[in-house]
Amino acid sequence: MISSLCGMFEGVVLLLAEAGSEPTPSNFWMPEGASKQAPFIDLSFYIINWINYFFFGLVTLVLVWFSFRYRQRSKHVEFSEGPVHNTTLEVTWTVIPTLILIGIFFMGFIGYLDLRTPPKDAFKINVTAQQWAWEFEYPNGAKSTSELVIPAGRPVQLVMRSKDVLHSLYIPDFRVKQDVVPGRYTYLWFESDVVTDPDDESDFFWLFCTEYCGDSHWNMNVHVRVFPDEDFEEWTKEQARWLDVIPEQDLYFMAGPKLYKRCVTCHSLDGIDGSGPSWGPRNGLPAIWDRVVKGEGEVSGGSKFIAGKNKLSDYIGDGKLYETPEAYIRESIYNPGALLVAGYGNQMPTFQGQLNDRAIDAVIGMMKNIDQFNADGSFKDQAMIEEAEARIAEAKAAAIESTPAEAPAGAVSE
Ligand code: HEC
Ligand SMILES: [Cu+2]
Repeated sequence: MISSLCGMFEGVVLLLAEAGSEPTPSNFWMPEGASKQAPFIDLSFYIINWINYFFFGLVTLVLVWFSFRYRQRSKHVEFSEGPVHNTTLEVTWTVIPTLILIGIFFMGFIGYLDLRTPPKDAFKINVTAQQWAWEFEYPNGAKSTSELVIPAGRPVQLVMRSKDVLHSLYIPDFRVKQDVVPGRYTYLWFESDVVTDPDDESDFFWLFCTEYCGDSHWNMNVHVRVFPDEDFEEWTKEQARWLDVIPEQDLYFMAGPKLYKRCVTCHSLDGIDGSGPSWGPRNGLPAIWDRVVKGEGEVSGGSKFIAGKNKLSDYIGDGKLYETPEAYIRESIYNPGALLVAGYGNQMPTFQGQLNDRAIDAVIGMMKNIDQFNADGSFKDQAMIEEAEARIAEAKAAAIESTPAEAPAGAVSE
């Protein structure tokens, strides 16, 4: 009896899931439902919601009606024995809610199994969360930190890990959310047919981190874009090579601002210190490059700190720990704990394995020319950008032709 009842519910639920697999427009309750999973999740929500409305209305009506019907009519109150037992009524109010709950259980259970079981042929994207950014890595070695681009009409599986603390990846329009736990892999999968225009950067879905227990999780917001197969393939190829196709002289202003997006949550350009020291003129010191060249900055700890030597100039120069300012900055990025800027702890994540030599060159170039950048990290000279874009377009066309299927060594994310 129980098992055939369960089977019946399962059938109905699966039927409902099948019926509602079209994307849904946004409404008062929900944002756009842009994944295959969305309609069924919404349906579960609406069903539970409407059951709530119904019983809320029913209870309220009965309450009002009884208050009126059994109101005190005179000062003389007479109590008499009321009914104490009604089998039909009691069976009814037990059986109906039980059936409803079994139904809700199956909707939840089937929905849960579906969300937790990625199809075997899903397209896999590795996700790394760290304070305070996401990194998406594709099978061909392409990496992206500024957006998650997925192929349309194919199941996509995110294989997620964290480098530091708990994070939680959430794409409201896809109705999926999963914690990202340090020391553990977690999965998330979804499939979307709702193509966003590859040529229109304002056409996207939001991806949030919803682990609001630390400084800047709120700021881990990136765009999700859904590309048709061909555009997707082209994008991943381009992404795998984006740094290589930028000519040397354009590197600092074409790659610098993109790479700086990973630093912006801690390092400002306007001189106001945040989680990390500003790269602009701060505390009476010049901007970062001059500060390092002149050795004016103060350090107060780190694995390579020498007691009594508090000035950067004690560490940088001929015969010292770092021969050149570049060497100091490079180590600051790869091994941030080596020397700590005075007033700061060892809180910067390492970018070893994420930024290759060209990327480091771009970042250092940006530091050297910091007055050519706006406070938000964008480059001031639009004309120079346009000229560089033309050069890059040429290099790209050549590179895409020759991109291998597997990862080029040391590919760097945007
Ligand atoms: C989570 C916050 C955080 C992020 C993200 C971060 N940093 Fe840092 N950074 C720090 C802190 C804190 C310090 C000071 C302590 C130290 O020296 O390690 C620092 C110091 C530095 C220094 C030495 C600065 C000086 O004045 O001597 C450099 C260079 C640097 N960071 C570069 C970068 C670059 C490049 C990125 C992005 C690719 C980046 N940081 C991302 C927190 C961060
Ligand atoms: Cu987070």
